[in-house]
Amino acid sequence: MTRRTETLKQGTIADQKVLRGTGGEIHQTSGDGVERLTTAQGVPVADDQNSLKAGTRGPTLMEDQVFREKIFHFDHERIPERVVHARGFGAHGVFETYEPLTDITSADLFQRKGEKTEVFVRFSTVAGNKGSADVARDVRGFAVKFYTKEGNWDIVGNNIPVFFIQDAIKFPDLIHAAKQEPDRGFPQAQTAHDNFWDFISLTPESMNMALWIMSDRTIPRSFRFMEGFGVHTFRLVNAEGKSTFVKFHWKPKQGMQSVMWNEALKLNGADPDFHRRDLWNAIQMGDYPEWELGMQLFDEDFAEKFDFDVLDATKIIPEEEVPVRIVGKMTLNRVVDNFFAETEQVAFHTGNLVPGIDFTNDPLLQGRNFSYLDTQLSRLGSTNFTHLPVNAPRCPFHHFQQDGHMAFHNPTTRANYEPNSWGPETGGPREDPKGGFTSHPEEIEAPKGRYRSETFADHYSQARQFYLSQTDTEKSHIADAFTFELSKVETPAIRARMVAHLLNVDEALAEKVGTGLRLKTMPEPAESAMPVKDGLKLSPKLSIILNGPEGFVGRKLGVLLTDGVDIGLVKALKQAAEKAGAMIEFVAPMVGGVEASDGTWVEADQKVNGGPSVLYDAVAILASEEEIVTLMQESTAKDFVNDAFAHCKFIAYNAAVMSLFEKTGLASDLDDGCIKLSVADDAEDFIAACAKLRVWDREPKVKAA
Ligand code: HDE
Repeated sequence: MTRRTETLKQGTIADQKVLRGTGGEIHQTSGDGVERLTTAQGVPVADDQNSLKAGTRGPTLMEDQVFREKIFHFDHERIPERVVHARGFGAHGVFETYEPLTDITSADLFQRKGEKTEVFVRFSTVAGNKGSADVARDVRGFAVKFYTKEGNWDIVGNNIPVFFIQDAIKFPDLIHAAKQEPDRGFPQAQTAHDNFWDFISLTPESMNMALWIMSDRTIPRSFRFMEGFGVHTFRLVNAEGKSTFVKFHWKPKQGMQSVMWNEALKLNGADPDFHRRDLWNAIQMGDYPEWELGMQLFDEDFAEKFDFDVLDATKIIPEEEVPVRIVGKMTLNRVVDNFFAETEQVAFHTGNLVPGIDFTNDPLLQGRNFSYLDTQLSRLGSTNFTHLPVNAPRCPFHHFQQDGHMAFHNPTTRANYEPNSWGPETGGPREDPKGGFTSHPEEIEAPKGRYRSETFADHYSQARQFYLSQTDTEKSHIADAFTFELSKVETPAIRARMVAHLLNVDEALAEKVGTGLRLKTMPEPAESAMPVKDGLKLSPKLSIILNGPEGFVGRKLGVLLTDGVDIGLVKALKQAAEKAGAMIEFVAPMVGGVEASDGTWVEADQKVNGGPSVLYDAVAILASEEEIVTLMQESTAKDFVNDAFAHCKFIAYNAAVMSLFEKTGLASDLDDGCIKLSVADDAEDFIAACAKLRVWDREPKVKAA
């Protein structure tokens, strides 16, 4: 048992009641190895249940310093949440370099094959407040801090490789428009409202991103199953000073996967913590998620010839044009010890670079370099946030910064400035002109002005390329998402303005959304600064479905059971799922479990009304002839089946379950994705089929066109 749990146990009211008022017993407990409760000043506390009063029913006394200190601290527990990316979840891990990259960068972490660098990762949603639901339709933050031997390097990325705007000066407008409307304070954690689409429809540069956010990328099934991107073009610089442009990619070894929109809506009710619970559980079970770090490397020549400006963060470089070179692997292998200390207090910053890595002039990146440091001051309250363990470098650090709120590292030598003439003993650190960070000496001579480069002017061609590169299923999800979001927009002119932009992306898409909204007349296409390029090559790497997992590994099977269930089938399913590297959970009418055919007790993980099928990647319903009526009476059991079918999941069942299917109306609709288990051997076939994750052919049959 850890020290922390001991303390918690000691802290229970029951224990305290036993202890109350008997000083001798406190010493006894302390002698048992349990720590004494103290104030923050270290003074032992005798009674933590009752404040100091004048008489048994009298007023509380102001002098009660124990009470005063406790409430004082409690009153100030909250710090401002992040203005964006407020809801996040962090984990620790390690990054391993596959091969030395000395020819392209002098960054220490890329110098040696097999080099291991500790990392901290924080995933987040953007728009929602800290207490919002995990599966909101939103971009996911994917921020990684590398604790390298030459200082901290942060890739503060997202799960989408492009962004809404080209210049940082528009960021406050974008975020104001996306978050709750200021007069009413809602809607929370969603972009389906007038202000957001008003802004987007007036900002043509956001069209590529608009397509990405209406794709299933914004409703990932798990943090573990999404890609990450550094978004901007950065520079790598080698020991000779040669610079190479780079775009960073994180590729999930688990394959990509998203949920369906109707599923997301239900998930947010069933488990608002769906993503964080998933990551926490996977790491705690030893199923460590892994991402490979990839780099798209290119030089000035490529940048000159490329159709788009590599400094424009609303554009990608398709992987088919510049392949992603895999250079290392990140494994998340440790959950946080304390959410506040680590996940809340971690401070990322695009300016956290190490020698060998540098910025480019991307105007969005340049703005971010100012913003992150600035925001930490109001959020963490002191310039000394780098003293917090999660932010502190893990390599030696020496500087002359001092004092300020909450300074933990204070100079102990005489010199707190340089140059100084004190010797090495007391003179403190010195610069390292050779090994220290130097900026790439890019030549710049230009007139000062508020410019937008003409090379940033094509707002539709890559949006079209993205859309056309999707599978038919994904295309229909994009059209549905636009239709859903714009249906929540109350102002018809905004809906029409958005459809006018879609006409420049793809006519069929615009028609579909226009019809879905029941526009009486289609608008004219939006004015475009440039003709839309039609000839961009398709990029299959942009599809989620085409880049899914190779098996059912890391996924979750939910099995709804009744008393009297055939134990052979239950065991076979468990064995097959575990063999495939998947997790399995049992759902039953009561959480205590069920008694199987042979008297074996099968413990349940969920009671049926708390374990809906949206929590699982595939489901099985195994029941006895006698007990199937229990499920037929229970509306949440019927929802379990209906939702699994509507969400195109693979469904296994045994013969007795047909009467439940008849009751729910599914009996005549069963398809290849509904697999009957008659004998134990069928379980392996079912799990093998689940590797496809969803029965997409079913989708047109479960929704109106
Ligand atoms: Fe951020 N962003 N951002 N952002 N961002 C913040 O920093 C900002 C942008 C991203 O888990 C803030 O510490 C500006 C792009 C992530 O702690 C703030 C601009 C990308 C996180 C800020 C952008 C990101 C943030 C809020 C436009 C993807 C969460 C709290 C120029 C490449 C990090 C904080 C975490 C957080 C500013 C655009 C990613 C205010 C001004 C593009 C993952 O500083």
